[in-house]
Amino acid sequence: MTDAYGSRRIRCPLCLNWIDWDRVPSVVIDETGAEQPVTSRPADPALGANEKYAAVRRCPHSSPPHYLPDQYGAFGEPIVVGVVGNSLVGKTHLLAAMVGQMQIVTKMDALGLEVRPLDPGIHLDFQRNYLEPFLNGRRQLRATAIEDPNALTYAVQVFSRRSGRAHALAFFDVSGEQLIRAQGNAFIQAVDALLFVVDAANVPPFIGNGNEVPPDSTFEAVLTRLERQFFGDQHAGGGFVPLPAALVVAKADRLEFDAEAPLRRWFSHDDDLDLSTVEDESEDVYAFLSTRGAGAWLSPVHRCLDVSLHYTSATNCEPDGDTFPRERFRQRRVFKPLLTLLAKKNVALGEVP
Ligand SMILES: Nc1nc2c(ncn2[C@@H]2O[C@H](COP(=O)(O)OP(=O)(O)OP(=O)(O)O)[C@@H](O)[C@H]2O)c(=O)[nH]1
Ligand SMILES: [Mg+2]
Ligand SMILES: [Zn+2]
Repeated sequence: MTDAYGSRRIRCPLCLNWIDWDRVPSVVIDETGAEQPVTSRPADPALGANEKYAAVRRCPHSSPPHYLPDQYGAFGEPIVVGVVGNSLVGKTHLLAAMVGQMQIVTKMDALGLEVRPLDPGIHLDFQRNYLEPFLNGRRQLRATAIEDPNALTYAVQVFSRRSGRAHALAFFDVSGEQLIRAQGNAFIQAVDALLFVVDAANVPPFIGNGNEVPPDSTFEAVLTRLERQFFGDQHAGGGFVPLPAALVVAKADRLEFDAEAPLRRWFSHDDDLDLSTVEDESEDVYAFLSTRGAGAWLSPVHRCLDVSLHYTSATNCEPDGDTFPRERFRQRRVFKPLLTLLAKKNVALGEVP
């Protein structure tokens, strides 16, 4: 959004206030935690690039102080993706697996995308604490701490040959416990796209034995908040939250020997970049969850405007102790849910098969 003076207005995803982005100075936080202004003259690109590398911007509505990447508002309205699901369903492993795919430049190039970190500090933290241990070390990641998010979980800059421009793409992944708290989840009201995650291992084992899963309380909390935002307090039903969403059955490796899960069709080959199968897969996943007593998890399909359904596995196997076995560890179909959302945001097309 641009105001009457041509300045970009960006919504802070941490406090929801609007920021005149071009009027907020870039600063560098020094070792003592103090803010140092970035002073370089634009005429000297070498000095400017050096200083700006570690720059951030403090939200002017900061209380308590919070910072956004210096480039967060540089490309217009960012795309904010919220990851939603109960504790331990596999949100964080899935996000790390997705980000890992985004680092494979040949794959991104096939999609007409160039992806690079949006902020060196956020990138380094995510690389050190999530990508390295999980994707290189094959180690299990710890459950996410239960606390208010005071920063983005991860963020990239995506240049799209389709849209002909760059986009900031930011992710929020908080713990399932945090998502149902009344306080500290302002980011939900700033999301542009949603990844709802359920755990394949929690699907009742047989068709028709009358077992029904309870609703996912994080889905209910997030959908209720969004319905209030889009339709007001008096919302009586009948409207759809106007955001693209993907509903993901994570840990689908656990269904591999489940004769009733139509998994072989989807796990027998790698078509992670091909969007032409999304409709078929969505129908399969919908039928699987509804016939197996997991119909309560389908609430996003009934309450959001545009939802695709997917099977994914971030690991392809169970851990042995704290590590995933080398022979089996790999990521399967993890990028397609995000690619579907990016296509709906007009950032990417799937690979032409
Ligand atoms: N078999 C299998 N296990 C997985 C997979 N992804 C995650 N897990 C396991 O599931 C557990 C929970 O994963 P997380 O990603 O931490 O779950 P979360 O949803 O982020 O949990 P919170 O942060 O507590 O909300 C861990 O023990 C992982 O090892 C998968 O694709 N397959
Ligand atoms: Mg987590
Ligand atoms: Zn703010």
